[in-house]
Amino acid sequence: MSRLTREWICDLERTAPDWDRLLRERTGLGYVELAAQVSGRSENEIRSAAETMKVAAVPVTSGLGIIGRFSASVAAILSTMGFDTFVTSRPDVDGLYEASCRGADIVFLADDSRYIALNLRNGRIADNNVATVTGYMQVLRSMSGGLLGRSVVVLGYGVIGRLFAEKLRQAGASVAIYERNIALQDRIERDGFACVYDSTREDPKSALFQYDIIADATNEGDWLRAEDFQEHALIAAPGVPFSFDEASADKLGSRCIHDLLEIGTVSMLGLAL
Ligand code: PYL
Repeated sequence: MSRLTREWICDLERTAPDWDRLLRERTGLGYVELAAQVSGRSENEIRSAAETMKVAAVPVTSGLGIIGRFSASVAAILSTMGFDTFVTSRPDVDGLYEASCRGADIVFLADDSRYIALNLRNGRIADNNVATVTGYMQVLRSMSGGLLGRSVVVLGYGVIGRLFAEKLRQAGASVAIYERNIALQDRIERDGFACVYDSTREDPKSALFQYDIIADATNEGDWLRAEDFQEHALIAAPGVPFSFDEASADKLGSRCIHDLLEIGTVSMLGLAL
């Protein structure tokens, strides 16, 4: 997924509780419910863990360095679930040491290649890519009433798109891929999926109108409009940056679920318990 920017996430600490409520209203799954569903645990087990476990977010300076408010945003999301959370004052290995000294049970940290949650008590580790797709699958199941036998199009065949397509296939959906990158189209065929991007069409996007369930894993940003889809189409959109402009997002309303960090982070927590 594209690297986040401070500008994109600067309000997340303030909006995390609101999004928890809105997710619950729109999909029946707030942060605790999502963590429970992806982990196969009860909501009470998640709430009990929140009462007893401490979570640390550790800033990481490698690569392109620290993203302003990233660790604070991760901590705010987990704090919304009721966990005792803190951001370490020091980054990197020193920060990991600080987290352990201060009694953290689970640490969250990310470099430019990977974002993980590591349970210091049982060694369980959760990867953001897997957790994000697992979380969005639950959201899509809840919104659609079930994916068995449904026809779904996955937009983009990168890391998230590939994970999403496989999980949808495992869930019994009929999966097609929309991917403009010619180099990926051979891999799509090898993986047993049909590619519905047709560059010979005047408007290749018109191929999307036939689907009523869409998983948007693209990272181009601002390239889709509400009118590209049927009136009742459901869209799960883990792709970063968001593919729709504000006007389209308003038109789609509760039919489209997208966030930059929340669903992936709460799903990581569930998978790291
Ligand atoms: C985990 C996010 C979700 C989307 N893109 C991923 C990303 O931006 N990864 C880079 C995260 C770098 C964090 C930085 C810090 O502030 O600790 N090392």
